Amino acid sequence: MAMNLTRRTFLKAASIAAASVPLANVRAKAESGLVKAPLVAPGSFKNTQTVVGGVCEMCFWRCQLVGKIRDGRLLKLEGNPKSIDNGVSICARGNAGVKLLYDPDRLKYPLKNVGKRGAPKWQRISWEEALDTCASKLKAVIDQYGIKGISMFPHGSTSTYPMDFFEKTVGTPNISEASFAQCRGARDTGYLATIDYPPSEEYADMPNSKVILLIGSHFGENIHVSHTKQYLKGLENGAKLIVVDPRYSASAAKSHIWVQIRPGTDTAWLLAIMNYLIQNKKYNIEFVKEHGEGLGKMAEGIKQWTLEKAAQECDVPAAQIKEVADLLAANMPHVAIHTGRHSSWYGNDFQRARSMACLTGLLGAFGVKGGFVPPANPGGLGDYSWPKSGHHDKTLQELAGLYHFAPPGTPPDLLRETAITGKPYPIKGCIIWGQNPIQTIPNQEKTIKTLEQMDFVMCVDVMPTDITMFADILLPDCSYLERYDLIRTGTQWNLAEEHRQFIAPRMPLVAPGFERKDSVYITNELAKRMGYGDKIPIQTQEEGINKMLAGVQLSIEKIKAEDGIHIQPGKDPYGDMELTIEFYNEELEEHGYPGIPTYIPVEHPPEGYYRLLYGRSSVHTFNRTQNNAWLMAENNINPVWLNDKQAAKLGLKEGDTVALINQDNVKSRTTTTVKVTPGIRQDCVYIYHGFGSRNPELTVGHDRGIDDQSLITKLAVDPESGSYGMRNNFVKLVKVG
Ligand SMILES: Nc1nc2c(c(=O)[nH]1)N[C@H]1C(S)=C(S)[C@@H](COP(=O)(O)OP(=O)(O)OC[C@H]3O[C@@H](n4cnc5c(=O)[nH]c(N)nc54)[C@H](O)[C@@H]3O)O[C@H]1N2
Ligand SMILES: Nc1nc2c(c(=O)[nH]1)N[C@H]1C(S)=C(S)[C@@H](COP(=O)(O)OP(=O)(O)OC[C@H]3O[C@@H](n4cnc5c(=O)[nH]c(N)nc54)[C@H](O)[C@@H]3O)O[C@H]1N2
Ligand code: SF4
Ligand SMILES: [Mo]
Repeated sequence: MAMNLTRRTFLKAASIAAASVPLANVRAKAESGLVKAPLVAPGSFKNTQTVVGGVCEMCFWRCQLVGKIRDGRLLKLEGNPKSIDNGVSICARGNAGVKLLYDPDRLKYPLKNVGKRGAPKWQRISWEEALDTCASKLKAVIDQYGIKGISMFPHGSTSTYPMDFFEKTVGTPNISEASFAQCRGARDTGYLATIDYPPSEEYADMPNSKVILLIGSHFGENIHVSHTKQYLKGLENGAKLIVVDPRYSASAAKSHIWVQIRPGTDTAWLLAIMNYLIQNKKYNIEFVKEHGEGLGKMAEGIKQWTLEKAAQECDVPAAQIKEVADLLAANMPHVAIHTGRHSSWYGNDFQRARSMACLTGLLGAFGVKGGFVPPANPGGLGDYSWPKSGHHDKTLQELAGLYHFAPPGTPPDLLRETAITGKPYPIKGCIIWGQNPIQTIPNQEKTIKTLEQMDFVMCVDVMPTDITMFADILLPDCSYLERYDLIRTGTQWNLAEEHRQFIAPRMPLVAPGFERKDSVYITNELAKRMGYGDKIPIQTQEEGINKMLAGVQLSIEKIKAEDGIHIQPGKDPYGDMELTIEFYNEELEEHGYPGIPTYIPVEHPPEGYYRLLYGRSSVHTFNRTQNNAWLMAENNINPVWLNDKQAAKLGLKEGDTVALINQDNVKSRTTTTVKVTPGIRQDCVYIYHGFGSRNPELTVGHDRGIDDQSLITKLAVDPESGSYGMRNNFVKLVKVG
């Protein structure tokens, strides 16, 4: 994803609109919410005002938007025509931001839970009372247990400012972000240990590739607009597409070679390709001579990985592995080995990421057209931050002496383990800000136990979701359409075409509704009440943005006059990246890990069970879009993909209703339908992640489909990175009705 230049957020003072819609709604309304929206009649957007400066956050790619507004109400979102990133295009989710903004179920006022955690009864309270309560409860935890008694689960741009406060000024070490252990942790760690350069999916120069290799990435279902454009441009320009996926994904459907691999065995496949290239001297000998270290050791260590051995392990033809290797060799160095993003699959994922980095090195594909090319994004933005306090304890990861190759952080399972056992210290206060740990972290029972033992839980969200049910105090945030926020920077989506850069701060398209406040306001008010008032770095989000823009002689006013996006000349992104590719890494070995990329086999499903795989729906983002009426009208269930031969064996037909039961006898709370298809292997099933919400306040999304996370009770931890393998759970299908 495009890099934030900073992790700060900014504030727009809230204006308040009054109205009231009851929290609980009837099912009938939910059903009507699923009716497809009528097509907009031509001329419907006449007499609208176009407001610039919107930046989407229906997912984290942050496409640049304009809004069509009439009488203060947002009618439609479009891509900002000035954008050199997404252009006028936005995806279905981006479009449906209107429905999030005006969702009648949205949080409107501060709420106090007068029921139980997990079975809340909400009472509306004033901001004064809410902030006083949060501050005094957090202080009470600190007084009794010390700063280490506080924990935080943040995600997204809204959480950057409060995270900075709790991490630096308050000084708690227990901060668990959603996007590391459950997302890109293994990838980042694997590449860092190989090339000492942080990877990003953004670096695949696909428009200029001769071959694109996708390992698991499922473009067309996984959607980031400018990235999808790059991928399609590559195909249009004649790139050959190789897709490795046990399932006939949207990308597999466009591929020249589809490798229907046995789940969990990708590293063996990669090792066989590298072994073949080395043995047959088909790699980029010159590049490796200049940039490689330890090739001899790796070559020796992986020579067992013949095409035949990998074919057996991965359950694909040996001839196909050779075909792929030859295609890569014939087109090197203009080959994009896509890094992927969500890489926490099996607990052996660091090794897969490391193998991918090594293969990119063998082909000499760093810094060259069509390869791994970091775009030259603009620099020079100003900065500000919360000051550091004296409290800086080691993180739980450091204390445990685990995951040596991961950056310091707190994998959530260490946090849960510590909270539940009280060892090495109690954790009794919890702040959840833009994350849904119930659906995001495997083993829900453990997450619930963690929350139950807290003295105080506060949650800042936009919607009532599965996690908000566990809050004592629940605060309504401004949505991304109602606030100033992080600055999106980036480079022209088609690198080779033109070298241009852009700077686009998020600006509100409408004023905040009801009593919603943004994260700078909420954080500052907490800070004042907790005794840190003198440390506050900015009073409002605008102030913060202007401080950053001042670094590049810009301001909000100037950017508004430039239609919401500042564009400037960029730099040629190609050239020697001056990397060293460590095919053998001594440091890894010193810490007890394999020094060369190594395949670690995973457990196979027991008789009668299928491996549970999951991925993206093209019209949803995780769980956060589950109540969106437009998106649910497109896709309101996550049918379980089942191989046709297996369906026949089980006597299941397309459309049958089933529940899933996993290896630990956990049964899905809800049911879903069966999708019978030859497009999935016989040993696994597949569902979209994010469905099956348990919160009845979601009148559209409640109980739709199955929550994959509820069935992921077994956690495999990747030893080098500490990220979580979540595809090691097995399920049975049980016909219902
Ligand atoms: N529409 C939409 N787009 C999104 C998001 C969203 O929520 N919705 N989320 C965004 C985020 S944060 C992320 S991290 C990315 C995630 O998107 P990706 O990084 O593309 O996600 P993955 O989980 O790697 O990919 C899921 C695919 O992996 C396949 N798969 C399962 N097991 C294996 C295996 O053992 N080997 C191989 N080779 N493939 C396997 C599945 O069949 C599925 O097709 O998507 C981003 N884009
Ligand atoms: N089983 C399984 N687990 C997964 C994944 C998977 O594919 N399968 N994917 C993993 C990946 S790649 C990722 S990145 C994570 C994502 O994990 P999360 O970010 O936790 O996922 P979301 O469902 O988007 O939940 C975010 C929460 O933020 C709230 N929110 C949305 N917008 C705002 C806002 O503007 N302000 C505030 N305060 N709150 C807001 C939403 O209502 C929701 O409660 O999940 C990971 N976990
Ligand atoms: S890819 Fe779609 S949801 Fe994500 S930021 Fe862009 S328009 Fe929004
Ligand atoms: Mo992610």
